[in-house]
Amino acid sequence: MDLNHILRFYFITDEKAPACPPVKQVEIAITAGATVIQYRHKSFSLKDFKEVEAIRELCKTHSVPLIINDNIILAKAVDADGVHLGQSDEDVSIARKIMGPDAIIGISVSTIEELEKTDLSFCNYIGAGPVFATDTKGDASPVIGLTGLRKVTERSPLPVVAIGGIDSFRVDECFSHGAAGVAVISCITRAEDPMGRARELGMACNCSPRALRVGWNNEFALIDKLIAGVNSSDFIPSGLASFGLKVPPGDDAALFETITNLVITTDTQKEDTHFRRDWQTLEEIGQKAVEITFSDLAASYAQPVSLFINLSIPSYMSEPDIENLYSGIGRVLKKYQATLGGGNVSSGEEFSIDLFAVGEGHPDIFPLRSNALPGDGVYVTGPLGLARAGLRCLKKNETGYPKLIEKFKSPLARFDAAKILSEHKVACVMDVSDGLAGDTGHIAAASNVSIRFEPTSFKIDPILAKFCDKYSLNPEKVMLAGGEDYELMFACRPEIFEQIKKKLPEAFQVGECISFSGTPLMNVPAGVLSFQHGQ
Ligand code: TZP
Ligand code: MG
Repeated sequence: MDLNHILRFYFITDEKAPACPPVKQVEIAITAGATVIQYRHKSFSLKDFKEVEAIRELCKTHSVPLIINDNIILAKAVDADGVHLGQSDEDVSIARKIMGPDAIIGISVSTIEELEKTDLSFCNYIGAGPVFATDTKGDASPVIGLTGLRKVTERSPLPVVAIGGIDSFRVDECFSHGAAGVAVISCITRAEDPMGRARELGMACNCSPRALRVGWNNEFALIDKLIAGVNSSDFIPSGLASFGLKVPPGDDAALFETITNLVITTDTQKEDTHFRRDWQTLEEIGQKAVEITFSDLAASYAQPVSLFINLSIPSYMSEPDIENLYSGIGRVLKKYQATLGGGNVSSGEEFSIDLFAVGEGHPDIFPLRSNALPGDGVYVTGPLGLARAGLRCLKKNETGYPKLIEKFKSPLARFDAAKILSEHKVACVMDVSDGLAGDTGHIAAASNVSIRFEPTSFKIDPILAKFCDKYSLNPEKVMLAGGEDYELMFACRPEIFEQIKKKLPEAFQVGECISFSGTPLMNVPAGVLSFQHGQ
């Protein structure tokens, strides 16, 4: 272990940087060439554990040692490379006992007296400071200046890291006063341009910048593991071949059994636009992504056969995060007895999931949006507006309507309803993903009809009604504007609907088709906008 090299550009995380969270800080420092990272979080609690884990992963991936400030147990729990302790923290001998002989143990020292009273036999390096004035540590000892630094470096048998008020302009003088390295916080974390300042520091320390790699950089092994997990006999008891895949994933492409009426659809889900990780677990996000992609198959009377996934993953996500996402995906595939055909995992700035679903179409009917005729009624298979209201609950922290939240978080593709519609040869179907008002517009345009809404015939879900009452909303408007319910909307003759309704009692009429009158949608209540994801 070459400590003189390791200590050269020593970056310490800052829990109080307003614009730059610790994981991002570490990404920046590593990119700029930092040789060691210290996780310093004075108000650490277990809710921050994921943060340390992400930092641990980043450090491992880039072979940069990770040192934990103060907290020996945390250091042990995340398998850190070392700990840094102050004069009033736990004894360094305890740190050595817990962390083992190979750990890097550092101790803060301000004066020669402190240096002399410390049992250095348990330590690997000294942190000396504050060399210059700093606001970052409220309870810092008095400034020791470059002279004080020189005193410590001359007397210390261990390498010394200078700390306190250092920026790229002060690096040289710290080195020329005997320091093996410089430790910095605010000159990076609180800078207007943290990356720019970090790069200057890297250059001043003579450390080479790095290209950032994501933590799960063994991409191929990860994909194999994910695919194996989802396609395991646990999920698909009778083997892949019986589910359409002749050659399982692992080769350059998937080979399918012949699929009659091959149906393909695709969808994208992006963090903060379509989902939020503080609202949904990764399993839930995975489940929803598959359900809504399969919803397009349901609306096409197709049965799911296989799914392909391209994931773009930012570095704050860990391998277990991705596994949780895949476990949600796998659960839905199992339910529909579909396989995971293949996919990619790549690093990206944002978390997004691109899905491609392959299905087997109905032997006789492929429903089209253009098949609505004047005189047809326009119907939906179940309640609308719930997901929209659920989203509102999540935004407002309203917990009194779990059914609404559930509908937003866990919509289901309506294959059951599609089967009934296909049995009645309904030829015009689509799923309601963008809001009733928007989606009826698609049918009207494709079929060259006008659709006249009948808000009085809308069946209002009783919980939605209560919610609307509480927040003074018009439930019909919420139903017209609300997206993401993933019910099926269809057009057919009213007498056919009477038959369907016996098997789908939740279905109801939303409007009727008339010859095109110049406006595609009629009788739309004022102020109805279709649902926009992320609003
Ligand atoms: N110990 C002595 S000074 C200091 C610590 C943790 C703070 C260093 O932060 P900055 O922002 O680099 O001056
Ligand atoms: Mg301390």
